[in-house]
Amino acid sequence: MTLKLFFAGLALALAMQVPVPVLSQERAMQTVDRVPAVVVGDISIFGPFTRATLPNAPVAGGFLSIVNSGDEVDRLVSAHAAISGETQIHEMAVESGVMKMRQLADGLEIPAGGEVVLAPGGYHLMFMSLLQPIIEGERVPVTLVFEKAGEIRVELIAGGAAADKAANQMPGH
Ligand SMILES: [Cu+2]
Repeated sequence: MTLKLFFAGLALALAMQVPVPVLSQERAMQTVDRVPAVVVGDISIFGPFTRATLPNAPVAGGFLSIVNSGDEVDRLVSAHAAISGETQIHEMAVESGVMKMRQLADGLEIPAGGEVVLAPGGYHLMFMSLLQPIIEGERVPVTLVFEKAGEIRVELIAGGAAADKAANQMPGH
């Protein structure tokens, strides 16, 4: 489908009040938590969080949303954190009908004017060989390394073991 047709279809769907599940989800993400945690140059980081782990958990995930307000594509090339011997950038992908995660060795492209969401079930940071457990409520410093924006330090807020968003986005907090 061409972009033009897509937008024509979207306009029609909106005019007819037809639900557009994928787009409505994207729109929801763009209206929630629009106060960035960190802004460096054209890159803004929204809603950084992680999940509490059990005492001997080997790994943990890191989640956040990256907005590139610039005219040029950027790339999240790597990340590092003191809590982890190695921090990788992962994606979830279906292989032979099974959902698996795998490392993105080339990192993650952040399109010009675009947003890339790292969230449970999708792209995520992966703290391999955790050096200490993550405790709910603490802040976990992480350095993100971008091709153009350079290093961006961000603190992930540790939610509960099943948190699916940053605690400061939750009602009542
Ligand atoms: Cu992973």
